Amino acid sequence: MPLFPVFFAVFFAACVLDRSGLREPLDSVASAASVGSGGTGPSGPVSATGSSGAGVGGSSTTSGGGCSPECALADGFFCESVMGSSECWHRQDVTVEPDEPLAIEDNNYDGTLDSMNCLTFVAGGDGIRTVTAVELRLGLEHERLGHLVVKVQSPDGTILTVLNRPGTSEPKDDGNSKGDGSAANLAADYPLAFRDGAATSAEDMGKGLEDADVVCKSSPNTCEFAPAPDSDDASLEGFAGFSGEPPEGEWLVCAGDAVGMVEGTLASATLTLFSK
Ligand SMILES: [Ca+2]
Ligand SMILES: [Ca+2]
Ligand SMILES: [Ca+2]
Repeated sequence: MPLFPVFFAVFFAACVLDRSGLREPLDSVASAASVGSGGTGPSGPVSATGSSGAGVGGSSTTSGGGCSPECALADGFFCESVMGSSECWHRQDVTVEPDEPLAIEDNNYDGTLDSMNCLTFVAGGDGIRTVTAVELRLGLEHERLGHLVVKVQSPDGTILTVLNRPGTSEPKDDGNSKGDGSAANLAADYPLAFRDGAATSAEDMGKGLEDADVVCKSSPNTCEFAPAPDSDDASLEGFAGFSGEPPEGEWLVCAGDAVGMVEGTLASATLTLFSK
């Protein structure tokens, strides 16, 4: 089989995100590199969704359009071809996997990050490239999904509520709304992926599942969700709200619990940052 169609098949597989914008020459971004965290997670790129991974750091190469021949050879860079055009992108996967799962304090959530338990991610950058897309993968343990809230804060301080107590409405986002929400369970062995454009809203996570069912493991085995702030106060509706910000610096991924009696932990998280 000729190599040319193989490369394009890989690049089209990566085209699940909106990556429109101005091109820039690789020469201006060649100093960017993948940066690992201080965590103990697996080294190297990790696919956040299993469907959007590009051939970063691999042997693929292509050129034309916005890509130089070196694009896909440089660490963390890949060349994506769409409709005959090509652009050079950078991807970094920052994984944090604490030695002990992070306890999510029971019934402590009040809408602020201070009331949540957070993992810190240190991302790299070159001061030139800006974020175009973000994805998140979480390993959580909890026996009452409807108690949980998850937020991501960028180095600029912008906050996205990714998940807000599925199964119960939380318009004020202060942890005070009534109801337990979804009774479904979460297990770290069945990690959840979040990205803009996913078919299922995070608010519908656990929908139709019973008390003992595990999201992603139990039918319908949905593991990928679109962010759903489920709040009138939300400043961002999705990861696209981070677009244009610098990737470098400290990102926070925070989990909170709004109802008493059942508590959980955050075992691992991978933040995937696309920039160009
Ligand atoms: Ca909700
Ligand atoms: Ca349960
Ligand atoms: Ca709880």
